[in-house]
Amino acid sequence: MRTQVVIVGSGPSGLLLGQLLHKAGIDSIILEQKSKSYVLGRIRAGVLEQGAVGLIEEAGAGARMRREGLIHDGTEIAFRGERHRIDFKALTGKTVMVYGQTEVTHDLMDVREACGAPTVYEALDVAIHDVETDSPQVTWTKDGKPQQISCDYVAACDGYHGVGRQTIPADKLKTFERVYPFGWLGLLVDKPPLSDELVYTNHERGFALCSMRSLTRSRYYIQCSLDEHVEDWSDDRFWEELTRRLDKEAARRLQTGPSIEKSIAPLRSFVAEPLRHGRLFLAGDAGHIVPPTGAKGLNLAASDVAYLSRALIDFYKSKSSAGLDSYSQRALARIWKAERFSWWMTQMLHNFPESSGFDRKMQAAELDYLFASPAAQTALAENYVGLPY
Ligand code: FAS
Ligand code: PHB
Repeated sequence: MRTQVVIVGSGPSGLLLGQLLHKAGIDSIILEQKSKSYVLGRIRAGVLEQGAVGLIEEAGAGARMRREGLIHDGTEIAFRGERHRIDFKALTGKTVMVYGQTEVTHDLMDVREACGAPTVYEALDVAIHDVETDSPQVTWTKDGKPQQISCDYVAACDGYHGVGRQTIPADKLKTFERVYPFGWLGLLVDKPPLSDELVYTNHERGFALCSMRSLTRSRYYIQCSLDEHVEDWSDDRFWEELTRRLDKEAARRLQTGPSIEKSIAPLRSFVAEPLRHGRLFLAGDAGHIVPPTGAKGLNLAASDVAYLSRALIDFYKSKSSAGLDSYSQRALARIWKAERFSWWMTQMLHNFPESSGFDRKMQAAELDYLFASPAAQTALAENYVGLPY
């Protein structure tokens, strides 16, 4: 078998890349280790930058998002029992779209199936070979039978634990990482959100986030220690802890109910450089991870895919490899700015177990300065709505 681009991973990165290439007449195959239902069962991101919204529409998968997504003009940050609004629209002229990653993935899967582009689910033991030649090979097993395909390029959209980054020789790759001393315990519930916009809370008991997926489905997070186990958190225990961290008005408006999903996610900052080795490219979580505090993970995957898809289209349309040669540098320039913002939001809003009295004073000063300074609010807003591609 042969194709032009092999994409490893059927998450948002792989699906979005596949659709943008398909619309340009470029053939690809997506190899996904899990089942379709498993991929759709993961609850992850909830906020889309306008850049990501535009790409999803360019991929032909924006109809339901436009119907069901919620446009948010701002967000609130609560500290010492008071809430302060950051007005994205007034400060930047931009807004964000609240529409779950699960729905984005579903919509992209639907359009890929509708156009007949191939995705192999439960493709096991994917291995990438000969990326330093002009004809890479990718092998996998499906239903116990070995498979092989040759291609021009391989896009590793296979997330943090994927095979793509591991294919790059260790001496060619530099990684940068910070692991945070806490995680996020997330809960999904079919109850209306307690506020029209997201509420990020810095509380002495720990960070909390009140988010949503629609006007009838809410998503809540509380910071938890790394030795917590989700099975130790009954719904009642979660609601009680969340309520203790919220300001009075939020606590009053909170509508609790049975969880439909509960999970703990670790927080880390991670970047691999470069994002290319020969004819292998890394995109999305395969190349970088951000703590979700800045709602950047999925949105960085989108900008990587914007750069990589345009580079591949340029190559196939005009035989120019300029975009491919500059992909890693261009993507990393935006990635590092989003890494900084996500790290800054995490530092400002979480309770660090080892923090000194001075650290906590710095955190309070950061928040007080933010609440009092339109310049500081503009800086937060322009990063949250998304820096230019
Ligand atoms: P993904 O990890 O989504 O997709 C990679 C795909 O590749 C997966 O389907 C995987 O099964 C497949 N794969 C992996 N190895 C493979 C192999 N060897 N062979 C074949 N297939 C393979 N971002 C936010 O903005 N807000 C959040 O709240 C948020 N919460 C998150 C919670 C968790 C637990 C995690 C892990 C991430 C979270 N993120 C969040 C970030 C997340 O949304 C990612 O940025 C987004 O999923 C990136 O998409 P992909 O790059 O497609 O990677
Ligand atoms: C979410 O709704 O899952 C979400 C929203 C904003 C974040 C992180 C997660 O910063």
